[in-house]
Amino acid sequence: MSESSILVRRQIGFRVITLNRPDRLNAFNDAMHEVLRDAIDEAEADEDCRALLLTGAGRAFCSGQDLADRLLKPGEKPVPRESLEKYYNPLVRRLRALPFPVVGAVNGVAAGAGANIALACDIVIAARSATFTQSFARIGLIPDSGGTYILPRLVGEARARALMLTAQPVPAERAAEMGMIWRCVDDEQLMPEATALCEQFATAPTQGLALIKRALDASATNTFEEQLDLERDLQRDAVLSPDYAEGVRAFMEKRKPNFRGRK
Ligand code: T3D
Repeated sequence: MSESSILVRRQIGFRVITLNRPDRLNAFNDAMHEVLRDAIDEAEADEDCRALLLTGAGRAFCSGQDLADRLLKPGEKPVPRESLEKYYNPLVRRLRALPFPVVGAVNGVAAGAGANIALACDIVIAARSATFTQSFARIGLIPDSGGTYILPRLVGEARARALMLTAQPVPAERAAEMGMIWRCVDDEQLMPEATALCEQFATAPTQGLALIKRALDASATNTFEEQLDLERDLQRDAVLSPDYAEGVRAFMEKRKPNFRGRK
């Protein structure tokens, strides 16, 4: 295991996690899953952490599972690896459920589970040179890491089906046009833009943002009536937060609010 298969940088109010196996286009092996899980645990445990920026080192964001770990020796029979149950599913569940925003800064190729992990981030910004590929069909797999749930909801059924069945790469600019991601920016603007967003979140009413994430995640499956009830319940929680009181006070006093965030 390489200790540096991810890099973690602590900034004021947020953390930057960089997937760091550039020679394999930041493909996941078990060790990388484990250090990433630990880094996310640490970020969540730190009340001062109010956003997470996820990106990749080198020319890729992430190329999904490291296929070198899946190469069978002559005569060797395939065995279920349970990698979804053990690693990929907990990771995407975690990204969605973290009590602060996760910004995916897609710096280059995002393929296989790497593409769907990017799409599981709350806000995705991509460099113009980046691509998103549902590459699974090229090797006889099905799209995973939440892709079959998230992608059709982002781009519609027709596009999701075609992208998954053909494994055609989608350039970042097209991904933004079709609503797959939030923005495509010039390559040199990627980290400044993603960082600025995290700096904004670092002084935001974090508990309120966490409730927004919960409401949006539930809306994918709730009926309208269920969603109205959920909004009522979550808004009750939001109204009780010290940040709402501060937000109203600051508005009335015509000053910048000083939100407590997760404390
Ligand atoms: O088994 C399970 O656990 C099930 C779970 C599966 C989850 C998944 O993610 S399945 C999908 C796995 N990923 C892929 O199928 C993508 C494989 N990679 C590619 O198709 C291409 O590399 C890319 C489209 C991502 C980029 O193409 P290109 O031409 O820009 O780069 P390249 O030359 O193919 O790759 C550069 C190097 O990275 C190369 O190594 P080399 O020749 O320089 O020594 C290549 O082998 C390596 N690499 C890229 N992706 C992977 C990888 N090595 C291992 N695993 C990879 N996923």
